[in-house]
Amino acid sequence: MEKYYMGKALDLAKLGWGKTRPNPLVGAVIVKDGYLVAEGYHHYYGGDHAEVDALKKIDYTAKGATMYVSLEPCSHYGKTPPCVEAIIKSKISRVVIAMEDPNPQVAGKGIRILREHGIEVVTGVMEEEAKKLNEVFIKYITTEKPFCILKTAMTLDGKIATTEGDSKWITAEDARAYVHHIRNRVAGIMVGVGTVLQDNPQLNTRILNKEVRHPTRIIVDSKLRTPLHANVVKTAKEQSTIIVTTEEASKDKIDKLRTLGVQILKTKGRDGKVDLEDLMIKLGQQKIDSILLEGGGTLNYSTLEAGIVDKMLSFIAPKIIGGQAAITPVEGIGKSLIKDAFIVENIGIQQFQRDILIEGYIRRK
Ligand code: AOF
Ligand code: ZN
Repeated sequence: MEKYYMGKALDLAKLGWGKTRPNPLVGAVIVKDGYLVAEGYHHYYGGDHAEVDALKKIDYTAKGATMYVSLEPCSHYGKTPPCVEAIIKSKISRVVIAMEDPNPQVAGKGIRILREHGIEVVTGVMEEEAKKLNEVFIKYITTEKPFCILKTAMTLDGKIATTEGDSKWITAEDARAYVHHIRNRVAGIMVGVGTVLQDNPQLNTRILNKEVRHPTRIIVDSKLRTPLHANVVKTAKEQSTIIVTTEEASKDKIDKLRTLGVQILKTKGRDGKVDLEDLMIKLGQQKIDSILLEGGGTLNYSTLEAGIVDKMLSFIAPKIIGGQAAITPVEGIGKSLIKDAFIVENIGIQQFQRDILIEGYIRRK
């Protein structure tokens, strides 16, 4: 039964996808005398926490009830008063928690306060599922840097475009639709200027029948080569666009881009290139908690080398195009020895029509 109710809490949490950023996805249910009497979740950033959302539905009267909540209740005054106070006030006698809150302001304090008030606390129920659900939050709240997902789509022979540069499309509709759902959840989407010059992409979210949220576009462009007529510049007033550059950028071009609504961000220089680690700190300060990295090969290698990639989403389409000069998902200078390879672990595999998706996490050295 513990798992059944926690499963419900986790399902409720998912209703907040893309809307609670940079706060976590949290769900809660309250069970009294064997009946589920209230459900709640965190709907949007700044709104009621899941625990309070559930408690409000039963007027904070839950004497002797059990609350199942996917994250440890908070103990701090943030945008809202601490949830532990609401739980104590409503006379709940037992709280079942999936995972401890990684937020340093809470980190076990919520559990301790509940126990000090004689409330029985059980932790670790469906902990793995809860941690996966909040992988972005865990990274962001503990490091203040965004969780980065590197997405690639290649043919069976490992190419992301033909020798002529044609790439529309490698994967079929279902796989591409899945990527748009991810764009709808992340705070940012990042590409190198090479992709802007080659494909002139929109980098927006295109999904049907759902609330659409467009991620902030982040273009890594150390010499400021992005054309003023690029799609990402032309639409900068409707969907925010950040161009990341260095001191080498021309002042005149910076002014022109700014007038068109583009935010210019300069990082510390690194041999005339953008310093990606410094960039992550600066984007974190702008509350960007998650980034989808959508290529090309040069930037992909740099992001891996810089150690900023957390997760891989690698699509493989059952097509073969050949061509020695056709580019691959990860270019750059490359490793000399296999023992130095980037290792992807905790692999999962899914299929979308005929395309295969391999998901995994970059092993930290
Ligand atoms: C949420 N929703 O359902 C729970 C959270 O800025 P505040 O006041 O909304 O507080 C955010 C912190 O509260 C968050 O970092 C996490 O530690 C804790 N729990 N947050 O947004 C919730 N239960
Ligand atoms: Zn709370």
